[in-house]
Amino acid sequence: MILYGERMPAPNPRRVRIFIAEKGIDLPETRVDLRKREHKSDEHRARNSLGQVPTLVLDDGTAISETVAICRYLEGLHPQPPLFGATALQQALIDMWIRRIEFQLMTPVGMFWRHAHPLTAALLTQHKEFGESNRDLYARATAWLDREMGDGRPFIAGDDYTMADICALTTIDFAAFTGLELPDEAETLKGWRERVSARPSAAA
Ligand SMILES: N[C@@H](CCC(=O)N[C@@H](CS)C(=O)NCC(=O)O)C(=O)O
Repeated sequence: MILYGERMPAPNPRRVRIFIAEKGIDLPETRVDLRKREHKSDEHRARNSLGQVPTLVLDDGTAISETVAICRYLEGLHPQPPLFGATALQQALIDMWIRRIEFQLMTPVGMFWRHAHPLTAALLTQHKEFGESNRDLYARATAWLDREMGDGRPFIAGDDYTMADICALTTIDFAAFTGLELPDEAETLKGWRERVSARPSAAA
């Protein structure tokens, strides 16, 4: 199988790299250079019609896109350690948190990146005012997550490190790259970020 991805700061391929590192899976990444627009080439669109990374192509040619779908497939092949939960309850809570991180945090970060950041200005029509409005949405989302983590749980979805932590870390790190820092008051969330950033997988 071949994993198509891109280097930092692209957050979605990094989610897969961290997942693979946590699992100890040997699956090197084949680079699709976003700055050279290789993701919009016919060759890559044949793998992923949305022209995005990551995409995992299996030996029979089946192409799996969407980061969480790729990681779920790899979890099926390599169940240990479970990063999507072992029990029905854990699986539900992890899914809940993955969706919340993607919708509440990643959406404003993505909209800020697309509509307000100078590095994307040449690539699409920006709606600057809308883009800037996402600063406040991200600040409110991180304040909410900080309050949620205030119950003392060590990881996003509970007692164990899971895919939800991978989603949150890559989103928060990418947000910082775009200029959206965690608010000073988000002490609990900052403590969590330091802990998960200290794991060897975070270097992926
Ligand atoms: N929902 C997709 C998002 C993938 C995505 O947006 N990837 C970025 C790189 S981090 C990309 O390919 N951007 C180029 C584009 O959207 O045209 C996933 O979860 O994998």
